[in-house]
Amino acid sequence: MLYLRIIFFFLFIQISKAQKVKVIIDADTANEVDDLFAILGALTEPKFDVVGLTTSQFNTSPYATNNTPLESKIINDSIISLIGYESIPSLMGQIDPISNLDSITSSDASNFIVKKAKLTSKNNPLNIIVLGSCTNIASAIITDPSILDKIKVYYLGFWHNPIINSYNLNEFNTRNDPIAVNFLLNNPDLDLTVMSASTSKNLVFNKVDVFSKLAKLDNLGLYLIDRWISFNRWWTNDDKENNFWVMWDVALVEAIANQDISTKETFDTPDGYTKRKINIYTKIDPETIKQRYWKKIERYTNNLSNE
Ligand SMILES: [Ca+2]
Repeated sequence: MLYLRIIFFFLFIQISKAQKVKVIIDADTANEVDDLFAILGALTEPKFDVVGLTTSQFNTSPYATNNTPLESKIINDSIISLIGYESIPSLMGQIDPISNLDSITSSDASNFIVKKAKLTSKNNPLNIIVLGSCTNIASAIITDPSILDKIKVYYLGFWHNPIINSYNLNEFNTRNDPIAVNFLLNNPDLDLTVMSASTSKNLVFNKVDVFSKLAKLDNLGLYLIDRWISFNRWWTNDDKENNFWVMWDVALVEAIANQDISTKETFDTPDGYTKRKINIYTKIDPETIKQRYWKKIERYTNNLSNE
């Protein structure tokens, strides 16, 4: 009888996992503040099965050390530990951007993506959510192109005007590995969806509101508050008190989790690239995203206090 119960329990776990959206979050966490909030949103998202966290390089930042993926892994590990999800794998990506598509260096992150993609099926693909440079996902596909029919890639990157379908690739994540971005855009077999900077910039969190919500999260909340206060935004001199923060990466994670809070349209790739279609988010509903985000965090906090 006990054996039967154990079998049913594991069957239940497998079935409930199978219905969830499988995601790997590939982030340049140490480069910004929004990555931390996006990861928190993903880890607490009931619709997601977070398969792992990987880190991407951000070599063009004025703060970049000689090992930016390691910096990000240290923060990812802290979040995983503070939230109490230590079983989620955390891996480091490649230190340098791709310099030549014919000589790819694999990393723990790209090997992990390949391994997990191979374990998934077409019906329930692995979704790679790229919140930084595209180095790791491009390396994974080049290492093993057979994963292409088992993955979907979501990328937070470049500026886009949906009315005239014009692109501006002079954007931080894209600049950190232009060769990797070109490779993704040029690959007709890749299911690629982009949350453009033009769309995600509309999601702005307000310090007073955020800090009051985070106060309920104990050490995890304090960690995020400290990050918000201490981070020096090198790209702007406006808002020196950090009263507002654009949550680029949160917009993408929440749009994947909630299809009704965003508009996604299909566009041709930019001129000069392989002619094919990619999906781009053209609109989000920032207020609903914020409401649902904090409700989700609250549910996680309440579950903790009920344990
Ligand atoms: Ca990021």
